[in-house]
This record gives sequence, C-alpha cells and structure tokens, in this order.
Amino acid sequence: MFAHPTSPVVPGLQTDQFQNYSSYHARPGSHRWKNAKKGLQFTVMTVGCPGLGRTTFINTLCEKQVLPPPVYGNPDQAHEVQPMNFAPYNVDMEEDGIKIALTVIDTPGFGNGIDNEEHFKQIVQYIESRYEETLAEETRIKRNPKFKDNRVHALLYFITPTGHGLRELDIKLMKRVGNRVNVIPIVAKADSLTVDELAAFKKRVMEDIDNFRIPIYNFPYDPEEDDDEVVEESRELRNLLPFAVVGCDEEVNEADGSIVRVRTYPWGRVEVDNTEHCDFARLRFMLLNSHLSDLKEITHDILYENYRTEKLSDEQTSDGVTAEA
Ligand SMILES: Nc1nc2c(ncn2[C@@H]2O[C@H](COP(=O)(O)OP(=O)(O)OP(=O)(O)O)[C@@H](O)[C@H]2O)c(=O)[nH]1
Ligand SMILES: [Mg+2]
Repeated sequence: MFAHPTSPVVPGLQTDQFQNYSSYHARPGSHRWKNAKKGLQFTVMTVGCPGLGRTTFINTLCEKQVLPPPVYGNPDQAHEVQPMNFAPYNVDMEEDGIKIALTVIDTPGFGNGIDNEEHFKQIVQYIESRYEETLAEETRIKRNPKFKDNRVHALLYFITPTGHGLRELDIKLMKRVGNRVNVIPIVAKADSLTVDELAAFKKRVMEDIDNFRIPIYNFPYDPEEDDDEVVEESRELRNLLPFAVVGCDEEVNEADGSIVRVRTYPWGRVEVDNTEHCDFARLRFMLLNSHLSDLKEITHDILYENYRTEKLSDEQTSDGVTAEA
C-alpha cells in the first residue's frame, strides 16, 4: 500500500522552482519515458460536485474542446435530480513525441443528492469492473493481443473551494476509492480564493487527509533507489498537494505571437499555464508526462494486485465453504 503524506505542508504558490513548466508549449523531456515508444493507454477519471469546472478542466487539459459546453435545460426541470453517469471521452495526444491514447471518464451528476452512498458504490464498482476485465483477460489461455487496458490510472477529485477544509462527502468518496485508484486531490476554481486563503485551505485539506487517513497518490519515492532528481521532483509535487487549478475560458494572442490561455475578469486575468497563478501546468505535466508511468505502475503493481489477491482469495474461501458443506 502506498503511504499517506508523511507531513502536512503549507504549499502556497511556489513561484521560483517551476519556471520550466510555465510555458504552454515547451515541456521538457522526462526520465520516465524510456520505454514509451508505441503510444500509451492512459485513463483518468474526473469526480466532483456539479459545476466545479470538470468540463472546463478536461478541455484545458486536452488543449482542445473535447467536451461540448453545457446545455442548460428547461428551468421547470431544474429541481429534478439527474442520475450520475460515466461519460468516457477518448483523445489522442502527443507529449514530447510520445503518443498517448487518453481516456477521460467524467462523472456528471456525482454528489447532487442528499445521500450520495449510491454514487460512491457506483464509482468503486466501475473501477473494479475494469480490474475484472483485466483479470479475466490474464486468466485466458490464449490472450487477445488487441486487449485494451481500460483500468483507471488516476482519479482527479475536485474539492469545492469553501476555504474551510474537506466536507464529509469529499472524505467519504476519497476514502472509499483510495485503495482502488490513485486519487489526486485538486482545489477546483482556485481563483475563488486569495493567495493567503488558498495556502491556508491547502494546509487544512492536507491536515484532513492526514487525520482521516485518506489514501491519496502522494508521489512516492525511495531516497535509496531513486535518482536525486526524482526525489527532489516528488518532494516538490507533494508540497503542492492539493493542486490548485483554474480552467481556461479564452485564448489570447499576445503581441509577440504567443498564445496565452487565460480566465478573464473585469479587473485582470489568470494565466492557467503560469505556475505563479495556479498549479494547472504542474498537474498537467506530472499527469501526462513525468508521472504517467508511475501512475500506471502503481495501478498495476499495487492497486490491481491487491484487488486480484482479494478476489482470488475470496473465491478460494467460498469454494472451501462449498466443499465443506
Ligand atoms: N471562477 C472559475 N470558474 C470556472 C472555472 N472553471 C470553470 N468555471 C466556470 O464554472 C461553470 C461550470 O463549469 P463546467 O466546466 O461546466 O463545470 P462542470 O463541473 O463540468 O459542471 P457540470 O457538468 O454541470 O457538473 C462555467 O460557467 C465555467 O465557465 C474556474 O477555474 N474558475
Ligand atoms: Mg460538465
């Protein structure tokens, strides 16, 4: 099992270390890409309460409009609670010359009820059903060479920027799924908070994660085994958790010919790829570049392996009971 964050941190907006990531188009190569030549299947699930900016985030992440803008329905039906559903989107991307077959699974309707127990169950079931497919494939005598690995490698959990800390819903969901998937907590609509409020909010969220023993993906590293560069990078990323994100609503052509992705306000703008403004660029880089392989490996070697062991030992136990009866 991967560890909980060892110590709560006060991340704030760290401006100096991350200049490398601030450019929208220039992203440096990574030591983790050595074997990734053919293109990689990578699946991310986005979960968060309605209206927290998931659709906007997905489009910002993929650098194109993957999801259509929301269609607001008839106001007479606005009170009707829509059931949660799983909406997968496939996007072919290329990062540093590496092809990625990205699948984003959005979960519209999550958290819109008074009791969301059913939603927690459905999300766990969805993740487990993907493990089940892999297990069934592994146990076939003749494997399908075209088998697609549909396992969810990371779950981005959108935290409401209340300023107070985690809510019961956040704690419950992350605890329920944390031993099945790499949970990456993010502060949605981080522009709703001032710099100081955001730093305090991040600190509170990490304290809650620690106190409630919520298993999240906390950039595990081994100081003995890993290169100094990896250790340093992992520490920095851990200190940024939960990532503060802002979704882009406009692309602006600058006088020097560059394109800047922004969210505009009457008084100014937030540049979503600027690490001095939010953590989006750092999150994107780690997700689709530096830590993609790590997320896949942890999914396969630890999370799936635990599922497989539990499943097979449950089956053995029930066989034993049947045999004895
Ligand atoms: N201030 C701010 N507004 C945002 C941000 N991201 C999205 N929005 C706005 O929030 C509203 C909802 O955004 P969506 O991306 O549709 O949110 P969603 O989570 O997909 O919503 P549902 O699918 O309806 O649950 C839109 O008006 C967006 O423009 C952000 O980072 N900051
Ligand atoms: Mg949406």
